Amino acid sequence: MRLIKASIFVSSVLLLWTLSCKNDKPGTDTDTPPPAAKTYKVPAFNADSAYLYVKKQVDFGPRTTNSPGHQATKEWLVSQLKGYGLDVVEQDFQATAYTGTVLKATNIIGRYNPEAKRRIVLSAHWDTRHIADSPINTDRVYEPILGADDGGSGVGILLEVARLLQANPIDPLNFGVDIVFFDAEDYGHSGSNEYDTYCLGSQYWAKNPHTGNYKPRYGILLDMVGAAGARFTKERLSMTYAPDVMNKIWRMAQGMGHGNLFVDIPTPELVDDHLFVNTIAKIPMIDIINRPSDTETGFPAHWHTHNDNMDVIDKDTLRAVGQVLMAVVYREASGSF
Ligand code: AHN
Ligand code: ZN
Repeated sequence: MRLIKASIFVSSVLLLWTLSCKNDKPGTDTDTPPPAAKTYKVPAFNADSAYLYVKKQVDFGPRTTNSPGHQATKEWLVSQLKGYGLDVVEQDFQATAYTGTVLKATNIIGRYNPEAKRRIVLSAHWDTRHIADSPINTDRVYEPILGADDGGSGVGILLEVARLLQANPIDPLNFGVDIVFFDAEDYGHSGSNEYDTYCLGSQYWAKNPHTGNYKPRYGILLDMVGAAGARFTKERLSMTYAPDVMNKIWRMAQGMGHGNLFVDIPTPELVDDHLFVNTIAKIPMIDIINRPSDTETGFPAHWHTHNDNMDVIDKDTLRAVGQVLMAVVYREASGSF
């Protein structure tokens, strides 16, 4: 009798074990142990440092794929990431733009704790638009823009995250982070239905991940995250592919006092790098993107104009977004997110 009871007990424990291990959602890891019981303090994000990283990019001039400013920025980004001790992959690829121009492009990947199985991806595009074709501004349409916000802001925040990861180490077996700077996001054909003319770097990376058997838990894309009075809405594609991630991050941001920026307002789906990461790589990725209520385009007034320069960059916005990312990373490392 005792033996029967014991074997029923053992088999029900085994059954529960099997059930709890069953996790076959695409893009999530299935065999990673929970992180070691270690609690990390969330380091303070330094917005002055992030601001200087945005300014440094803008000082290179427009970073349009194939331009001299693009080449100089690439070398600087690679050396910054290496300087913070990350394992850097330069993923070169060629793609033909809608204009027929062959783009010589590079996705830049910085891996923190590359051996950790449990990881997330943080990304932004590092190239800037080749033209200033906003429908609400006709100033110097055929000149490339500086892209302080559109490109520069997300990269600046992620460089500061990289610096802080080095200064505040996470146990290499506990948790890893991949910082991915996509190229050739903004060389697309506006006013057409050719949406796949945008996001050429993320399309390439989604089809050719920088490492084999790549299964990060989720991803966060930053796009236009540096302007005063930004409004980060619940963009529909993000809510379709990664609703739990988006809801959790928005709730946390609101709890941190950033409910003015992170609002519970749904907005229509956008073609941005996360589309291809979600649909091709099957990694659930959300987009943190500025969607104001008071412009004709649905993007900030400086979007795709020559006003997208350092004047629109606001340290409070950089700090809020950067601090939210720091909280995500260090709470994940603590197993409490
Ligand atoms: C389009 O313009 C089609 N989508 C927005 C993606 C983007 C462009 N983000 C920054 N620049
Ligand atoms: Zn753009």
